[in-house]
Amino acid sequence: MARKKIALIGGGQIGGVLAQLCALRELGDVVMFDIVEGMPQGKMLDIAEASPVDGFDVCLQGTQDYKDIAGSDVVIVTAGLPRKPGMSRDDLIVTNSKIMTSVAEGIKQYAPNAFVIVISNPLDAMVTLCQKITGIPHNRVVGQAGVLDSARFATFIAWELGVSVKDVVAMTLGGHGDDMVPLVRYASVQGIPVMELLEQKYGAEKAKEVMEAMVKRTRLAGGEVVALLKTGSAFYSPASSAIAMAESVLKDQKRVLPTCCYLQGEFGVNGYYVGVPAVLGEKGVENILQFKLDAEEQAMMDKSVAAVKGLVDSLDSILNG
Ligand code: TXD
Repeated sequence: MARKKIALIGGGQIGGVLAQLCALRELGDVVMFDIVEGMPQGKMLDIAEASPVDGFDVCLQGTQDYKDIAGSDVVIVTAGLPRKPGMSRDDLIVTNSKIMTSVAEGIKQYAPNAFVIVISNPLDAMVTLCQKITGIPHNRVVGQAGVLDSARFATFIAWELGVSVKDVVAMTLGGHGDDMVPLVRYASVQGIPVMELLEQKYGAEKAKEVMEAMVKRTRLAGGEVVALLKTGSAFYSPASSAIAMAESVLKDQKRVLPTCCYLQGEFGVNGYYVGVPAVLGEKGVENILQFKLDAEEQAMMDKSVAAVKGLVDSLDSILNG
């Protein structure tokens, strides 16, 4: 049986970690494409030379030629500029739209049957553009943001309550911007509501404040890392998050992961990519799990979706202007 094949478009900070994680987990053979001569070749050689130490058997190739991504089962796109301190994700749209256009044309030509995970920012706009240009069905082109945003929320909850991150379930919905929607009501430790545990610890009033602070930190978590790094944005956690999505598809795990999916009426959204819980399996997005939002959550979702729409609707003028 042939090995699975994963193409990484963009071999920068996130691309490098993606390649190493694919190799360590033996998810399949990996091709890394980047426009910088020699860089993807160098990174893949470096990782390959770790294989006797770590004990993985996969082929790793760096390339400047889209032909080499042919036959990929999964394509993960990180090509594009990252943020610098003081920049919002939306500030990247002009440059990254141009980059995404060329990337999507490469995917369309050589890997039209792949499942595509877009990571490049501004995420919700880049995944929309990638799907439009590749013409790959919507259930096979998604964006990664929610797994990371949710993981950040879960990390802060685990630290606050002094419990293992493994026992925290927490999810964010909506766009990958500062208006994302961390779902407080459904955050739990092994099913026990986080709010109840915080109330026991602090009393009702202070518990609300502590949760509000964690929600705020989650929303601004990307910027917190950017401010510390100064030269780029988070890369370990975005890579881990995309790998969870890729693995679910490659191994048909049917995991329920918050995924930037194309909505056709779900959660009251029509015709836009927005973060929602999705079942990811060999067919791509196999189902979107819907549930009722309360009035406050719906209002936050509406605000987040409005921000996504504003950005996506500006794409045409950016590309033509
Ligand atoms: O969760 C998320 N979705 C994100 C997204 C979390 C953090 C960062 N996120 C975004 O991912 C970030 O704002 C950027 O837009 C992307 C990639 O971040 P990374 O940190 O990996 O950026 P790098 O290190 O600058 O790498 C980008 C690479 C770099 O090697 C360029 O040479 C390459 O992209 N690049 C291209 N590759 C292919 N084709 C073209 N045209 C191209 N242009 C640049």
